[in-house]
Amino acid sequence: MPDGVHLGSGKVRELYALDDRRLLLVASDRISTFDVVLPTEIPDKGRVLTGLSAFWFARTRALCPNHLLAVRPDGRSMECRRLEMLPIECVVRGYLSGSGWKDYRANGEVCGHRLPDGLRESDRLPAPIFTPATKAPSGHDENITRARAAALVGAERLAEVERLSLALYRFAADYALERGIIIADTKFEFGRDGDGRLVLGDEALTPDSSRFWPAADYAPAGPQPSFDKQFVRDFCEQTGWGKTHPGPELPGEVVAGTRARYVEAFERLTGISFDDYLADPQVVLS
Ligand code: PZK
Repeated sequence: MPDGVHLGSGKVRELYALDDRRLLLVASDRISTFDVVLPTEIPDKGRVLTGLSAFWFARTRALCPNHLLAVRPDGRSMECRRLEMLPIECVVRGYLSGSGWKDYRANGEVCGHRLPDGLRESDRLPAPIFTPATKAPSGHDENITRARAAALVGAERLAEVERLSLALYRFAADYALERGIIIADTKFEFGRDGDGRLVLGDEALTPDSSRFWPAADYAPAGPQPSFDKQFVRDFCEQTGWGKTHPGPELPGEVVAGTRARYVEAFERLTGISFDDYLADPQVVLS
């Protein structure tokens, strides 16, 4: 039971206030698929996501300041600077998937980016694109135009978060590809500190905030397997579940296989053994 005043719950995370300047972000072992949180947890999933986020925060500090203050010894909670969050999600897409693919098929563009004709689902884009979204009350993110994003945060601040988001994505996607993982797209959330400076917040470059694909299996012209959740999705499809609450319990083999995939993503990207992280979570920071 973490200390602090509970501020809110995400689908799989909890947020607490430690004091007026610091928050505690706690990643649970809950897993969601098809937008439903399943009744079965994946042991250590929250630790993998916190460790990965902290790893990226440590390695991208020079590109962009971030809210990370400390990783707690439990490996799943991060102390963060309290920010004034911007009301947009900063999505970067390097590949055509999800709502980007849907929008492209419908009108040949994604958030005002005109794309070449003839692209197929999961194709790599000629260059990564910034496609801001808003958090809709449903929890479903909604792609917005640049004009709408500019109205929400100001044109100057929008240009700044676009530049930062693209720089962060390029750095991480290049790094991950060398380790066999395609980061097809990702979502950043920025806030402003007490001096009005932009700071990267939330979790960053995790499989929950991004699409991770195994590079070895990459085959465009259709959907790609998820690096982390494919066993869960395959199992859920095979049960005939209607994808509404409540979801099915996962069998032990699916839990074990999925945990192994999360740990594999952590180890491939960080080059650190997950056991070493559990023994001392600070290892991701150096
Ligand atoms: C903040 N959320 C999302 C909701 C969660 C996470 N550094 C920050 N300062 C102020 N606010 C936030 C952050 C961050 N990160 C993040 N909402 C507010 C959220 C519910 C549970 F774990």
